Amino acid sequence: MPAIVLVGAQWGDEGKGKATDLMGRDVDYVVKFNGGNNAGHTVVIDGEKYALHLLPSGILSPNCVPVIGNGVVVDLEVLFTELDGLSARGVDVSKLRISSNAHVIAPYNRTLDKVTERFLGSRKIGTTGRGIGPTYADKMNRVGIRVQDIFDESILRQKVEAALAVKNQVLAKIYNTRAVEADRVVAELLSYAERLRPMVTDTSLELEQALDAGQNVLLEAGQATLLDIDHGTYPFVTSSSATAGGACTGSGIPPTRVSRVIAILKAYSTRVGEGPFPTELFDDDGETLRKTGAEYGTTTGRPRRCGWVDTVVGRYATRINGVTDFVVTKLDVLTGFEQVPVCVAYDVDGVRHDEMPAGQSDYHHATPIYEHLDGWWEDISGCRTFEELPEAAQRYVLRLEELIGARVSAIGVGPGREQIIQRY
Ligand code: 2SA
Ligand code: GDP
Ligand code: MG
Repeated sequence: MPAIVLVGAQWGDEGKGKATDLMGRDVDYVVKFNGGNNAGHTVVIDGEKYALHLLPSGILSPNCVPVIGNGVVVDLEVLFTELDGLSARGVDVSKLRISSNAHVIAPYNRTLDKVTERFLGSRKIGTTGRGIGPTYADKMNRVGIRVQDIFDESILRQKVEAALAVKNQVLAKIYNTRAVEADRVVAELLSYAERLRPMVTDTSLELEQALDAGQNVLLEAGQATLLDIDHGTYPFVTSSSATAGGACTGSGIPPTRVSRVIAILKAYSTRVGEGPFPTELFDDDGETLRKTGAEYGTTTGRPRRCGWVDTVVGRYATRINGVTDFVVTKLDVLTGFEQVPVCVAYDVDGVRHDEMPAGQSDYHHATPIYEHLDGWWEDISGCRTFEELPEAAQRYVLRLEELIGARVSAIGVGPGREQIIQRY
């Protein structure tokens, strides 16, 4: 049976958590393949709100096995706090599997993330401060700590010492802070070993066996296409592969197993953190989107920057991820606008760009070229079929389909699990 990939089409917070939760009912495994507890997925079930950071959203589906893949970076303290929080609310978390190859966010990397941002000053990235970037940097520098290292004290000590050899020099000489003691780090990480051990396995092998046995696997991205380390608005990106290609490297499932790529596209745009955002609004409309859409970071509580939908970004997401179909979310938030502008292309210094400019500098001064579609006033949160939507809302979705070049298989009309229109 096939594997399905689910990615964010824009800058994150498109509603991937809700979409994954919905699909979780029909799949056997949900795999988180990138990022860590920088993610924030809000899922609302029967009016109850669950905010997930490190755990895959599929953990809320009772019949689904949640998996933390090798591409994830794991903060062990957060892992157990999140698991305990869900257990206390009656969620069965006993099926969680964690890849032995996933990397661990060591305490010094949380510190480094925050210190680096402080020193970057006005050039900061606006990270979540969870240690994500420095942990992936350690992985690439080959001085990372993997989950499997926690079970061998001698190996763990060697690796922590290797990681700190350079870091302590940097901390002392550049940041003028005290050296990190390897002993303390090792002791902290070892304290999680016993509880961690039963969850840790070769998840790539288990997923391969599940696929061979005809089971369905959903690969769930954190962050989104324009935050991808390779394909995003570098350096204003996260440090992992958040696009469909990352689903394979981050889970150990080969590309030939993937039969469908679903991208989640918010009916407008948001971004949290620094970086270019051509359709960003600085007026009352932006404020209305933020208020109506409750656009505040699920992890940090930061207000999200808001703007109109950008179909150049949508087209780019279709191409980079090989999107088979989109889920358009939060269409209900657009109710009540006289007209809804849709960005169809950019103007860069008098030149029209129908695709993302190849140079980052161009992107920083791209201005949107808008097409203005009629708005609608009716409350659409109770609609459950496409035909029930006001005509203007239907036209909005159909125009998006044309511009982004892939079909829209479902439409979100509210945060609740049931507030969805399935078209295909
Ligand atoms: P990091 O911490 O190194 O990954 O930050 C690098 C950039 O990636 C952005 N980023 C995100 N953008 C949107 N949503 C994210 N998750 C949370 C949410 C964010 C929050 O669901 O709301 O609560 O603030 C997320 N995670 C990382 C980040 O803003 C930087 O631009
Ligand atoms: P993720 O990071 O992509 O999982 O998205 P977040 O959970 O950070 O942000 C999406 C927010 O929108 C959450 O608060 C969801 O409950 C909410 N949401 C998801 N789909 C819809 C929708 O169709 N309509 C409305 N109004 N809210 C939605
Ligand atoms: Mg989020």
